[in-house]
Amino acid sequence: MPFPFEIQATEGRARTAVLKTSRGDIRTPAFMPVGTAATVKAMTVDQVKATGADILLGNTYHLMLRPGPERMERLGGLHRFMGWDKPILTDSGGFQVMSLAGISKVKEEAVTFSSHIDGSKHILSPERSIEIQADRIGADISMQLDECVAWPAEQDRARQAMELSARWAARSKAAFGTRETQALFGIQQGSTFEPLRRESSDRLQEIGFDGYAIGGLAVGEGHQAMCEVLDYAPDMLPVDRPRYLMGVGKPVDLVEAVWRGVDMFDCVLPTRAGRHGQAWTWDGPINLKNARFAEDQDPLDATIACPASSGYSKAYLHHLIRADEILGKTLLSWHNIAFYQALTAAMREAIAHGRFEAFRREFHARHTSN
Ligand code: PRF
Repeated sequence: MPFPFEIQATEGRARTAVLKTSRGDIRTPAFMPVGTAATVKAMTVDQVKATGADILLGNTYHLMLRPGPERMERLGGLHRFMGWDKPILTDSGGFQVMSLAGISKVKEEAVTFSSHIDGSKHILSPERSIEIQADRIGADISMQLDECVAWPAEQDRARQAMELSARWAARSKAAFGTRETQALFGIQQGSTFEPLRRESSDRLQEIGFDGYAIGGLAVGEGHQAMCEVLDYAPDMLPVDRPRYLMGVGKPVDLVEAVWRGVDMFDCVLPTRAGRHGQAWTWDGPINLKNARFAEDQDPLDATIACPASSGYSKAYLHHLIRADEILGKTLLSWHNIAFYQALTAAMREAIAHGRFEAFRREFHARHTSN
């Protein structure tokens, strides 16, 4: 295995660990800010770094369309291009094709799609996805190409996508080979069907990956149904390798997933919500557009050591958002990323001291999630 995964403490199914990569340690539970188009939207890399993030997520789909994989390679890869020297994980592209591209077609060999930017035609195979992620972008962690079905799905349709994903897992692994300083994660699929998730996990483990993701969740099924899948899905994956829940989620989703054995997350929510004036706090989300903040002189959270969280009044943030000022989007994105990092840090701390059950209870008591 290229990256040791050192589990420091467990409490029930929850764990806190360190994934040791050649570009630095990833402390888990970890939240990865999303840097889709070679930027965490509205933030500088120094601001992202200051929140305590150990790793960023990048997207094959966006980067292959713009600036393009070969240009990215000529410019020294994504780390040098965007000025981020810590680890980067890239998503493989299939999920973004499904949610963003124009006409797309999934076949055994590859997915073909038209760009959402200019309509140009592109082909993404498991092999090409690995080449773009590992060789052109230079990702520290690459993801296999997979197919994620929309929710709700008939079991036959979910089986078909899970089986295709398993065959693509084998092709992704063959294309990746074994590398000293880069890792490859497989992706469990199977929608909300336990036997499909089981078969998916078994087939991935037969191939053997450096880490294992849970895909196909947070696609409309809701918090309750997602938790029901998480009651069994993480336990199907190896206990000694990182488990990554893709595209999740709200703070409550993170707490419940960590409770059930998940280690890593990514989501556009903190940055996207921030650009729309929403701030996440220990008491739940608030919208700074609301008139009740017009003369509120308190900061968002004086306990978070982030200028955006503790250095500006809610009245000022209210004004910036109301006036549609760029700085409002930057400060709320920055605060939200800092809050997610504070949340994962608090979970790591709680698990390390055997206090995670109490943490979870207190979190729910305080956090109103609407
Ligand atoms: N597969 C991939 N990326 C993803 C997902 C998936 O299923 C999801 C589902 N929430 C988000 N991002 N490759």
